[in-house]
Amino acid sequence: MQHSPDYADHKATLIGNYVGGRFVTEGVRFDDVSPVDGTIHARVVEADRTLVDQAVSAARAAIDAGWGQLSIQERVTWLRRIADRMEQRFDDFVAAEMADTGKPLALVRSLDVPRGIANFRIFADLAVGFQEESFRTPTPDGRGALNYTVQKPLGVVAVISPWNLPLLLMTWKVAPALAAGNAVVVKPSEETPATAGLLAEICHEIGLPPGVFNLVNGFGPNSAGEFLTSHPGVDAITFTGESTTGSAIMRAAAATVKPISFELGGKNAAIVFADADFEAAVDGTARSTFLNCGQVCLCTERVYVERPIFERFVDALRLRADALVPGRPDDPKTTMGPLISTGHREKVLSYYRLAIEEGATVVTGGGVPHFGDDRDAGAFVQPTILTGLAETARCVKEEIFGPVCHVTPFDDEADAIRMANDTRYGLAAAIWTSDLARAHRVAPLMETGIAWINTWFLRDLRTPFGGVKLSGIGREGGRHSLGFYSEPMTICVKL
Ligand code: NAD
Ligand code: 6OD
Repeated sequence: MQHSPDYADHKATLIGNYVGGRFVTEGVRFDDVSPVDGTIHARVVEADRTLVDQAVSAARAAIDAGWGQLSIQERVTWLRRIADRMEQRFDDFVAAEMADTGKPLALVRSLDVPRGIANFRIFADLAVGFQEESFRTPTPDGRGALNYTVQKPLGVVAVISPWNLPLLLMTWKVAPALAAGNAVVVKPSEETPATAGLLAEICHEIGLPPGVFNLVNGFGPNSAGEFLTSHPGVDAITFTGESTTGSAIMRAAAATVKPISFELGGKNAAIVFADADFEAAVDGTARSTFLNCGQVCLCTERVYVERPIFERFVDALRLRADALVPGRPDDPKTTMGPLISTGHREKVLSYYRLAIEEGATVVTGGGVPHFGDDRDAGAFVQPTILTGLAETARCVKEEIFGPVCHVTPFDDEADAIRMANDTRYGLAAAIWTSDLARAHRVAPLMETGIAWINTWFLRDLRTPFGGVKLSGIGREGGRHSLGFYSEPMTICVKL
């Protein structure tokens, strides 16, 4: 049994950059602010253009020094060492993630850190079995030809990650990129640099060859993010974040035609049929709307409920929302943390206000909780349920990325499918029904990368993950990640 770390114990008062196996602490610094109470819990060193150049050169040098040529067994041994060391420093990761995000201890312990570790283990296992193909071809002389593919690393991979699941989403990219023989330059979100800093420490502690993992901190435009994504020495970009940021990165990458993998925003729908297991559907929808304060790209922001159960469903969902306890991450009673920042809270609150202007009924929430203590300087908002909006309302169309959903009644299956798909996004959908024939009929009609039936945020990590429309380009997960981070080359031998 590990002890519960106090997030206030997070000791990283200075988060540096890590380039070519060296920690760099010189440079302009910015604040790492706790969304719980607005206090500064660390200072972060911003990487300037020169340091980003050095990071890209260090990554290239690491590949040339032999990282890309290591046998797959040798590379996955490094991945397993990283996972082992993360397990030893589990509490440090928990404390760092809580300090940056304010999310509840139970969530960090059960989701963020275990998945961060699992990402290294699963890609270590899968990389060993990542098959190269071979084909025999007949030739007129009867001797034939043998064609085979070899998988080669892409080279220097830029990893740009968001703040909502900082460790989980960063390692989801770093692990397969390294397994495939690439070197990485990681730019974590400016809001959540702490766990990336710890991962750099771990790479250093275990003696990972210098330059294989590099960390540059900073912002997006005109800062480390843009310097990296427009860098001619970067061979590929993997990015998770907002769709508009994806467009900007695509423009930056266009000049050198870099391969990109994008996991972007969502405006995900749940469809609840009257025949669903009512309690399971309400619990599942509450979880999919409010988990991580609604800051998961897969979160449900639009709920379509069959008319006979609409009012009962909205009432039950309201009870779930009202039962959530906002608070400090290390308080065992807390079930909902703050949003990531007061800046993001302003965006979410602007949608709460807009919803009223657009004619919504606010079933519950719509404002901020008042604590009467230092948490009032944090970024908390009330979980919010809306009804009564037109399907064309901006609050129904645009990603809010907070603990909020709009619930709409529907009369028939076709109606529900049409409304669920009437969005520019296409990441995830959840279908709640006890009619399995209907479930299997409706699921493939969802214009999304994943559809859940009677569950949410559950999947085997070998499955493809990603979105359609504005929600992304490409798939990550299992062999799909290894495929992105490798370049297959065909060799044909005349026999
Ligand atoms: P964001 O796009 O603001 O930032 C993500 C990262 O991109 C940060 O590291 C940021 O510094 C960097 N960045 C910003 N502008 C850049 C630029 N011009 N060039 C290079 N880098 C730049 O996203 P966020 O606010 O951190 O995360 C929330 C968003 O991410 C939501 O839209 C959410 O839906 C999306 N998201 C999607 C997935 C998915 O798997 N599809 C997962 C998590 C989050
Ligand atoms: O579970 C995952 O692998 C994954 N990429 C989740 C994304 C969540 C978005 O916030």
